[in-house]
Amino acid sequence: MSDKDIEQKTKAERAAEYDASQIQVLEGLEAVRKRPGMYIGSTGPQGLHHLVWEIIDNGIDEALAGFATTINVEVEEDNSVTVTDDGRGIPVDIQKKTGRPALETVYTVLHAGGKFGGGGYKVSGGLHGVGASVVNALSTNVEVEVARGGKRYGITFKRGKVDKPMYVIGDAPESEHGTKVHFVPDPDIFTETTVYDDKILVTRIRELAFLNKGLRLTFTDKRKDTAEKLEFHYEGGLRHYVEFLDKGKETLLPEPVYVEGQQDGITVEVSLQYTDGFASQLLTFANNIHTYEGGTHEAGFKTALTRVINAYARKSGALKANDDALSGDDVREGMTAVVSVKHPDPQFEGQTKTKLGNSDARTVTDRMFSEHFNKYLMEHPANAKLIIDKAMLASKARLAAKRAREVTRRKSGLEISSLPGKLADNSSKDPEISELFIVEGDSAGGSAKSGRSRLTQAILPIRGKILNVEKASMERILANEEIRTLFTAMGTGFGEDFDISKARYHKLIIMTDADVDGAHIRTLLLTLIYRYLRPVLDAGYVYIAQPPLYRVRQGKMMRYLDTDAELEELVGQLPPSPKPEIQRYKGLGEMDASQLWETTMNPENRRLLRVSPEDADAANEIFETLMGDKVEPRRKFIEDNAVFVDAKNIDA
Ligand code: 0RA
Repeated sequence: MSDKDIEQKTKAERAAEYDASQIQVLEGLEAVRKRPGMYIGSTGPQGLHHLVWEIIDNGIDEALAGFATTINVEVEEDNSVTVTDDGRGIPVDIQKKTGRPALETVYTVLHAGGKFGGGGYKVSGGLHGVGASVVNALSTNVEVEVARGGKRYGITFKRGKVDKPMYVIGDAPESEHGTKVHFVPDPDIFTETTVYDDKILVTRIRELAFLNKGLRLTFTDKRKDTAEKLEFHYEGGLRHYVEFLDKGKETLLPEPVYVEGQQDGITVEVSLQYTDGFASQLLTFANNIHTYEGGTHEAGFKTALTRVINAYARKSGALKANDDALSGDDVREGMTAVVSVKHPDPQFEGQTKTKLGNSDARTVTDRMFSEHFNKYLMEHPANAKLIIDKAMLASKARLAAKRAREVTRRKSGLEISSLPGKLADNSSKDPEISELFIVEGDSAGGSAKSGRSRLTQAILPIRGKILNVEKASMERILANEEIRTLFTAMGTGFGEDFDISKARYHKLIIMTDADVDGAHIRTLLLTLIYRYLRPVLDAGYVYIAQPPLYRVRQGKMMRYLDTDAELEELVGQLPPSPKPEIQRYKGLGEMDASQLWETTMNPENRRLLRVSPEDADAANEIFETLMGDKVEPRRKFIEDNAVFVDAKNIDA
């Protein structure tokens, strides 16, 4: 229909059209009043506040279009609300379709929002301009004032219907332009409450100020005696949002990273910072709507963050060729980030319609963020290092925790199948009488296995020097097969999950050779126990077996001896003939099964040393000396102090 057609119509024809469209309009708004939940979610407090959001959104659209700079929100004493913007002012000219002023149409036609007049908004939040008419339908009174083209216009509505059609209030300065809306929520609709919550209003208004940088938002609560005007205005936008979220926390980077880009009409803004904490806080928005359920923009950001950090970590050499990539959780540990996209046609999905569905939002967010963030890392190598180091640490901790969980998982003594293969377990399930022998070397392990009391004694052979836990990180410790096996056998778990009551043995007996290497292995084991099995030590479960150094036989007489001095003394006392047979054991492996049993394992003969916690405490300093970086003093010390803890000989 052209303008000419309209002009050629008779007055009667136009009146008939007007009536018809008015009937449609009223039917539309009647539908809103009948089923308000369909339009504003609920008629509870949330729905009540939704009215304010809708009206503010209209002002924000005008700001996003580049015209409004300020939006003022006032709660009146009667819980009605006034929202003012300094945009172009809602058009007042006659709409072709309805034959009514645009100002009236906006408030009375359900789908007449932002899309009339040709130059539609690029981006619109909220209900796509349906808002004004919905608010009108659910209010007892709405008054709108528009300043535009040197004039001031007014219009009033009652329960969605025109009360006072648009009129000219008077002249206004040419420079003045904007829209002022005052609405009174209908208590017949909002039966639960019509009282506004200033905290909810302030929170959202502040959020909108963060999300729309440069925009000035004010809030005045006239219900308060001291009604002050709160002002929210952030030139830094999301940067300030991240700072706000991190308030009171220790942050890593000198200031938040800020990234902004645009492609295919989609604007992407991201700001992020790292704190010294572990939790990550990621807020995402699409067209100013908090996308609690995430969606494509969030996915695009996460993928890009992980990819860019990994690429940088590889390039910088922080991640070696064989290292696993940093996971998403790793690169987000301690992160505070806000992602905000503005899309010309956002598709909201999910349970609560807070999940962005547009696939181009994923592509553009990924692209924009990765390009800018990569550049940021290149240009700020010191900050890049802080980020990479943090993620690497997170990765290590995560791996360690994972291993700890795995170690912890097998527990009850009945789960024989999950016990380490190297363990020859005892048959009794009573920890009180159960003993675990940690035996140096496979051959001694073999002897111990065949010589033991199967009911009470379990054998765990360990090969060579175990990892020095004093110098190793937690993750390396838990990666160590030997150590993992020991923890699994003990059944107590690891770290936070440690539970002494789950100990499968009440004696943990270290059985190493009576030589320097044996002493070293024992030291390493005791260090491990001191650091990571401390409660076992405190409970008095830790012992040192004492294999003899010599065996002396003469006729029916047989003695096992520990030292050269003892040997000298004994030999001096023995008759010269028959010639005493002296055997020196170089290691446990030289004893056969029955000898090992006789000398070192049989509770009747053996001489166990119990390692007390006090000994351990005192020895700790020695441990540290021993486990330091210099090899020579350590070696000398071990030689001088083969059994260096002042342990009690408990079995003797
Ligand atoms: C000019 C044209 C259009 C809307 C507005 C101004 C406008 C609307 C509102 C709502 C609240 N405040 C406002 N200020 C200005 C129509 C937009 C279009 O369809 O292109």
